Amino acid sequence: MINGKKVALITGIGGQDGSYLAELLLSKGYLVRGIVRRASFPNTKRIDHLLAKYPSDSPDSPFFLRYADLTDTSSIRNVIEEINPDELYNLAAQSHVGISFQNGESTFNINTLGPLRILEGLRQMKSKCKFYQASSSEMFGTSSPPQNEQTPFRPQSPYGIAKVAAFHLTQLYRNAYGLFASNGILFNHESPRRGLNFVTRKITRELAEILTGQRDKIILGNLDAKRDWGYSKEYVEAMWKILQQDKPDDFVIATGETHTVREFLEECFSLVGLNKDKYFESSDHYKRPAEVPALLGDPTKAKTILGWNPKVKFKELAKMMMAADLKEKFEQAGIVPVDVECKNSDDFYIAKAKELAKLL
Ligand code: NAP
Ligand code: G4F
Repeated sequence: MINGKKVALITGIGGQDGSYLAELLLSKGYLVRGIVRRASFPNTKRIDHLLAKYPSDSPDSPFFLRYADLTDTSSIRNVIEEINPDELYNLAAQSHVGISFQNGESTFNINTLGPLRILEGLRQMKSKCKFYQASSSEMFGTSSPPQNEQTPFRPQSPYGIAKVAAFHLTQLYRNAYGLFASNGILFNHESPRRGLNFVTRKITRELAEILTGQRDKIILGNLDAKRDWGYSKEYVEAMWKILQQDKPDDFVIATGETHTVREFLEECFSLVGLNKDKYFESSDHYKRPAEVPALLGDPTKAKTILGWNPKVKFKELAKMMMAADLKEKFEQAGIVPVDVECKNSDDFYIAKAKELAKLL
């Protein structure tokens, strides 16, 4: 605590979830600190507005960043010692399942040894800091839906296996050493800030590019996989609630609805009034050596204990993401004026897309 304010440290603060979590905690009066790793090109786009708003990194500043890397034990230790957080949210990861088949070793280094380095640091420092681990529905793998906290883990990727190990390490440090260490088992969650190579964002962005004449086709892999897709901004609220409990525990966070990748593709094409068959191709290039066929979360425990209820479901999510990418691409192409204050509604960009679709 500093001047009566809780201090939160977020790893992966520059990512989709990290950026929304930072905004949420700042709105609650926390002092928020984040770690970013060195990059050859800026990796803070999602939090640049916070860096501009809070330029100081004095000890009582609401927001600042430090360089550290989850593969570098001393960098992590130094930051935890300097910041002395009340709550630590470990969101940093190599988060792409498909790429984990090519980068297995570094995925394990970041996604398994990373949390181990943090947990061991907290233990050795005798810290009372509460620890949140970003666990994943990918851990359930081929276990039949619906999946809840009792469902066995049958992971199907280096990413999933690394996350299972980190899940168990989090439980081990809780049970063996009494750390307040909790897992959020989050099902897929998306937003306009989603990374460009996850399937939802790839579809919305590339469809916007088709409408602006920058692309002919969207090329995808397996369309039959089913996912339980929610909204990242709502999911970070669940992360915070998990650390506000009296005791550490593990929670499934999901919408309780599932849809195929094909349905997401069709929903986006239907929103802008285009026939998908002319603009879409399937390629083995994007298929994985092993696949998680169907994810559908049962969030009953989170609803009952945390009082967490997701509001944004499949159609609203697709529309929000589609509109955000249309706005960006239309503004870049000079099709609409730049709307800095975001006064135009999602319907404005969808209507413009339908006009352009008629000309294709
Ligand atoms: P994301 O957008 O890919 O963000 C991951 C962040 O981790 C990025 O800021 C990345 O930095 C950082 N990072 C990667 N390697 C690092 C390292 N060695 N040291 C320090 N930072 C590093 O992922 P997200 O969607 O926000 O997901 C957040 C967490 O939740 C991840 O752990 C993910 O595995 C997990 N999760 C996500 C979902 C989902 O559907 N989104 C579901 C379940 C679990 P760079 O920008 O420099 O790469
Ligand atoms: O969007 P995806 O890459 O997400 P995936 O693999 O489900 O992983 C995401 O959710 C996990 C939670 O379950 C997180 F832990 C993880 O960090 C990440 O956020 O792929 C979704 C589905 C897969 O079945 C994939 O095979 O879409 C299929 N897909 C089909 N074509 C594609 C593509 N995925 C990607 N990324 N790109 C394609 O072209």
